[in-house]
Amino acid sequence: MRIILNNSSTLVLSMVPKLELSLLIIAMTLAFSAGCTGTPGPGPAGTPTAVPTTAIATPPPTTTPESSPSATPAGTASPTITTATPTPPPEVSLTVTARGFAFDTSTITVPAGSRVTITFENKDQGASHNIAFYTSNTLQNIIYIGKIINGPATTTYTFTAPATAGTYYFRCDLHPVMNGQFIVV
Ligand SMILES: [Cu+2]
Repeated sequence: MRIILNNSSTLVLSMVPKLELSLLIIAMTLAFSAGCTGTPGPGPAGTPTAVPTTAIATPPPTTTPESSPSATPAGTASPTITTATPTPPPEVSLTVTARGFAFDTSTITVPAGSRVTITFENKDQGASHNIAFYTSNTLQNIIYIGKIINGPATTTYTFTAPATAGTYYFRCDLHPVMNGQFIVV
C-alpha cells in the first residue's frame, strides 16, 4: 500500500488499486471508530453525567416555592370565611301599650345583645308616657330611655339589649308605678 499523509492529515491516495482502496477505507473506518470510542470515555463521559445531576438537584427548590404560593392564597381565603362567619345580632320586635296609666305587660323579654325595636303605643288621651330601661329599680344605670310621647300617639324605640343575661327593670319615668321586669335571656 502506498498511503501518504500530508501535513493536514489529508489522505493522498494516488495510484492505489481499487482493492487496496476498499481495504483502506475499512481499516480507516475501524480505526476511526476505535479512536472515537476510546477518547470520549474518560473525560467527556464523566462531565455530561455531572451536569444532569446538577440540573436534577435544581428543580426541587423550584417546586417548593410553587407550593408556598399555593398555601398563601388558601390563607387569604380563610380570613374571608372568618369575616363572613360572625352572625349579626338577633333582632326582636314587640309592641307595648300604655292605657289607663298602666302598661299592658309586666315583663319585656329579649335575647342578650339583640337589636330591640319596640313599638310604643300611648292610648291615654292627654297623658304623657314613655318606657325607660335601667339595670335595676335604683335607676343608677341607664340601659335606654325612650322619649316621652303625649297620647294618643305611637312611637318606635330602637336600642341594643344588654349582652349579659339577667333581670333588669323598666318603667314610665313620669309615672313610676307603671313598671315591670326587663328580662334578657
Ligand atoms: Cu306614664
